[in-house]
Amino acid sequence: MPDYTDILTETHGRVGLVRLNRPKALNALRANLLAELLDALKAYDADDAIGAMVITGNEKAFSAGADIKEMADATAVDLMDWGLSDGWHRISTIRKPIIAAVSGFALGGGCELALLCDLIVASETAQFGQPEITIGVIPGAGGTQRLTRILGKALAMEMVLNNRFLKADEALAHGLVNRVVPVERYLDEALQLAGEIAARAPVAVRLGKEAINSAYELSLAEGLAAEERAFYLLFSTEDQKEGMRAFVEKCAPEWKGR
Ligand code: DAK
Repeated sequence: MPDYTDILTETHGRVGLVRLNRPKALNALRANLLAELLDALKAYDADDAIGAMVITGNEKAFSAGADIKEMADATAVDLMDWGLSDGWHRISTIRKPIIAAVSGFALGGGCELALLCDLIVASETAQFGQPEITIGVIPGAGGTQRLTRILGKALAMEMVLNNRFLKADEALAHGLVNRVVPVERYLDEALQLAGEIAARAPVAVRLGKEAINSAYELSLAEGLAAEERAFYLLFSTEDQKEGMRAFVEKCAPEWKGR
């Protein structure tokens, strides 16, 4: 990995970890940070030695959102020229699973970044919010759409129109996060979960992620057809033969990722 300025990267077995690293600005997502994050995720996605990724911040903040100081004086045309949405969209095209390990603030674009991930492990201090209304705007990286699909209209309206924060236990109750653990353990828990997924049949993991995410885009009939094709496709992999052979022979499978 290159020397980044706004993120830190490390690998834990088959898991690639990205730490957002602007602690003095509560990990505000300036353009450079987003570019580095995307670069690191793409590198891990292309690396056969990596099976899953974790994105985290620090105990106080996963991220307090887009960098308000950077965008305060921008015009609408500036925002379009910067290609903001393109970078965000490209994070959603990463094929391997991404787990957000969230402690403290996950606000605005920080909340939306967590929502772009496939699973969320939260610490007991995690808070999710879309405070853009307090600075005269609305979410711009998917918050109005993804929160509404996950939480429903009532709660999404409160969050977006009235700066309602969701604490970790509420986020768990509403299905926004996978699990809530004490703050000392949230990163280890996320790394363990990522490690378990990274040890599974890689092509099946990739197609499983793709099929679930397509449920947000497709009709039920189209989604079922996509799932069926992915299921059939897996019968062209060595790992399907290996997995079923190992089950029948009562031994552990050895995945090849092909
Ligand atoms: N941007 C820049 N700096 C930030 C920041 C942010 N979002 N959040 C915090 N900081 C900075 C503070 O300015 C302060 O810096 P100094 O003054 O020390 O230089 C430092 O971090 C510590 O913050 P505080 O002193 O405020 O810390 P507190 O513990 O008192 O308060 C807080 C924590 C999280 C409640 C507060 O910092 C806060 O309200 N922050 C702003 C939260 C917010 O409004 N977030 C939404 C930003 S808008 C799009 C993609 C993305 C987006 C939009 C479009 N496209 C693809 C089109 C995203 C938009 C957003 O996220």
